[in-house]
Amino acid sequence: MVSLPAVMGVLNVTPDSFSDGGRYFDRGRAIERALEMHRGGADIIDIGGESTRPGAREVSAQAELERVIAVIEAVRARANVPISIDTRKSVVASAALAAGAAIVNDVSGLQFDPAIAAVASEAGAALVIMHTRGTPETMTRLARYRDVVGEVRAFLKAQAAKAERAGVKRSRIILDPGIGFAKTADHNLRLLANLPRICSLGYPVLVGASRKRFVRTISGESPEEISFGTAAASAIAVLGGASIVRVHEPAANRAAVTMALAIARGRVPQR
Ligand code: HH2
Repeated sequence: MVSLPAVMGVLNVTPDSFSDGGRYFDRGRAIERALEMHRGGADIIDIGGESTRPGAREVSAQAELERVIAVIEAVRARANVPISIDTRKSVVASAALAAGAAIVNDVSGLQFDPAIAAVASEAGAALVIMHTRGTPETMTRLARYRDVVGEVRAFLKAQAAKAERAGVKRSRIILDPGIGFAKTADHNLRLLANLPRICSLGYPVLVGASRKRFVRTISGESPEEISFGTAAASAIAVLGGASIVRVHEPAANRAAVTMALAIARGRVPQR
């Protein structure tokens, strides 16, 4: 049987995220959106309480906790869908796992708060390690590489080894090239085109291109439209070996990745 990649639906419980900022800051709306994404085909819901868009300021752990914990509990109570906590902070990860999350998604790739690896390990949670440089406030000026694919790959390999030393099982580690984080549009495109080199590290790979600035620049789409540019990026990512796509529009992206895989494999995929 041919397995399909997982679709991770994005839920930003923030006032300022770059694509959906403010839309799901209200707790009731956030919960409804999570359930709607699950019904629309999301296999995982990624819940975050801190925007990481370029230039975003750090949010306190307390504020993050107030934004996400009640939402995680409510979604767990109403739907049987794995929840991922999008945070750089070990205290937030720990509380989110206690509230029912099963995956820790660290966009700092263990650089911001390395204790987050031990938190994931103790809970037996999966851990997403993403490549970035600096912080959301500083990352734009750090987008300089001689060989972006090689440097991102080396970073992910080193951080995965750190996670394993902290006790995270190899089978629970997921790597992410960090599309849009300390990267220019050309860097993002080079990473998407060379994803098999990241996948060759032997870990599942997650790709989050959804609605990022370079997609909109290239596709010419407005923020209000369904992003077909994102769907194309998701399709290319799974053809390059990605196991998970992180997207704001799960149904459209599920259709795109399923169709892309069916063509690449020459047969109808089984769920
Ligand atoms: N991108 C964003 C946030 N979290 N996590 C992973 N693993 N990979 C990504 O590419 C990724 C991520 C940024 O997107 P978004 O959540 O839409 O915006 P914001 O950070 O402003 O909330």
